[in-house]
Amino acid sequence: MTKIELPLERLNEALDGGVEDGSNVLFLADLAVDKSKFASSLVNFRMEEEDNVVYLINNKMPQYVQERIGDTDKDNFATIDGFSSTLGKETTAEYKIETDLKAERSDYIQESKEVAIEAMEDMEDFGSTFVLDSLDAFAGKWDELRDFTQDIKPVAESTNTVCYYLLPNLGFEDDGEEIEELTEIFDYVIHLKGIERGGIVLKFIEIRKPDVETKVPFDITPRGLVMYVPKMLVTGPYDAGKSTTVQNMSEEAVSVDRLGTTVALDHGSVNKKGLKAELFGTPGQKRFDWALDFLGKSMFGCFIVVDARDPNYERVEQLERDLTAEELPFIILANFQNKDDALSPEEIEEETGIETLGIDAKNGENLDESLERLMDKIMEQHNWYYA
Ligand SMILES: Nc1nc2c(ncn2[C@@H]2O[C@H](COP(=O)(O)OP(=O)(O)OP(=O)(O)O)[C@@H](O)[C@H]2O)c(=O)[nH]1
Ligand SMILES: [Mg+2]
Repeated sequence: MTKIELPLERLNEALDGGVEDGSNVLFLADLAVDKSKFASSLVNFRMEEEDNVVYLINNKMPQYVQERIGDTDKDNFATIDGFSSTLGKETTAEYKIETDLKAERSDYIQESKEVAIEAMEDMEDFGSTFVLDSLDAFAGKWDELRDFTQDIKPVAESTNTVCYYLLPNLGFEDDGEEIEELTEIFDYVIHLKGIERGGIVLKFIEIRKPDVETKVPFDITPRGLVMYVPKMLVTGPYDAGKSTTVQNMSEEAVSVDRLGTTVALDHGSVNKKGLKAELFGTPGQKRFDWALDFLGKSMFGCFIVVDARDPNYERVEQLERDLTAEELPFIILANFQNKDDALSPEEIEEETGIETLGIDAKNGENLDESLERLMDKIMEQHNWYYA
């Protein structure tokens, strides 16, 4: 079986290379996730991989989708307009569903299916992507959805098309009956979740089918997805290298220092190699502990940077207590690994009982790996997601 890649490396790893050719995939999207933006990003990615794309849109005018897709004039992209008939408008799409969405829903679904099959068969050069945004029109009619997907499937298989269906989470219970029904209908069920902490939303992917443990925090870019955690804290004892860590982990950073010590905050944004994050560094001096209190509530994870030549275990213990109280996942970064008298990360981990990675912040050693590791840790310890 050929595997088709999705636009996020970590997701493909979890799925052993991607989704199977000819399969159908459900993306179930929480309200915090803009599913149309997600679909456009997926389409752009698949078009870069030279796929033919058929995009059925039934919840807005096709222009809105066409604007987001790189090159819609190409003959490997076709839109099916399932919306403008309902408004009595002209269409810019290649295909159109004539039935009014407000009329008999079953007729509408039937015609959608016929037009989708026609469009898929029209795409010569096989190796295609079919997107249906959105399954709102099927809500509660899961039998009709089952028929729809089953009738489309043989066409998808014979034209090497993967069919992606997007459905907003209409208040389904996590293990409720409806999700179970949906899980039976589709080959893959991928849940795009959003949770909020201190007013900030973290989006992450949970794979429901097949049954794999992986969770990936993500953000949507026009060209694909990146691993993304909106806010991470960088804290630790005085002079441990926190500002240097923020600066060298990021592409863009600002530190407010006076005489070499931080007096306000460090801020940096990372966006590289499929990783994206916002970093906030605290001042190390004790008189700035208010900054930690204030910031902790809106963060999703934390680095404790220590000087591995003199880790200041007392301060680490105090931070451990505070971070645990905030239910914030954290790891220690044992800085100054370039110095001979630095303790190894293993030694510090042994002493503190906290997972520790070695870094050399000044020379940027091991910083990307640390970021990725904290992102994973955040996904492993997601107890506050459902609070
Ligand atoms: N050789 C070496 N020097 C480093 C490393 N990390 C930081 N430094 C230096 O150590 C000094 C302190 O680093 P900062 O990043 O300002 O430390 P900080 O934790 O932000 O300090 P405060 O904000 O005052 O608490 C700076 O002169 C850095 O250039 C490292 O890994 N190796
Ligand atoms: Mg600093």
